[in-house]
Amino acid sequence: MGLWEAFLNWLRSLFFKQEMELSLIGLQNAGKTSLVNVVATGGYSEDMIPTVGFNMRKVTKGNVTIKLWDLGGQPRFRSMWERYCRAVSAIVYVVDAADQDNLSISKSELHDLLSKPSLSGIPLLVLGNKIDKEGALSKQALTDQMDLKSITDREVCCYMISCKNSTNIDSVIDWLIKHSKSKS
Ligand SMILES: Nc1nc2c(ncn2[C@@H]2O[C@H](COP(=O)(O)OP(=O)(O)O)[C@@H](O)[C@H]2O)c(=O)[nH]1
Ligand SMILES: [Mg+2]
Repeated sequence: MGLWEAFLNWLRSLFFKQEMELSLIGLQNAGKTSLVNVVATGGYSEDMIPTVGFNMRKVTKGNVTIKLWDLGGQPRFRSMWERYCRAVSAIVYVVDAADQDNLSISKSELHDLLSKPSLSGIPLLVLGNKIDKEGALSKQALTDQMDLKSITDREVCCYMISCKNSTNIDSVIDWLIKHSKSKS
């Protein structure tokens, strides 16, 4: 094992010792499942939350619970966002930075979600995924097109990542550790 991989594994092990509940959301195909896999690399358990028509999964490892679901095309279920996001330590929003066709939908879904009063103040981590792909947006372009500067009621952070190549996954895990309840 290389030094870098050993460092990442050490970060991962620190992360799963944190007391933490996260919401991991984004459009379908953005890379949410891939992100869980690259952060957890196995050893986690997964439950379906049995809610009619609403595909929510709960991933648990160590003291960390990740609630995972797809946004978009299901306005009927928007009332449930509040219920599932309330009281989480952080909201992690994944965007496919190489899929410019769906960017404006992704943007409006995000801003819709954040407009829920009970979610105000919850820190937001926006991840521009798939930067290994040709035509992926820069961080500046993603920030502009997602209108992240207009979000002023909470802490907002944005990283450009590749789940495929594990690019910047260390920064993601580090941010999450810093936003856990134990705040190490
Ligand atoms: N090139 C590339 N493809 C990715 C990356 N992350 C995810 N994918 C692919 O994008 C597709 C959707 O990923 P998935 O994790 O299932 O998205 P989800 O619907 O948000 O859970 C899959 O075919 C993944 O292999 C990445 O960083 N780079
Ligand atoms: Mg998925």
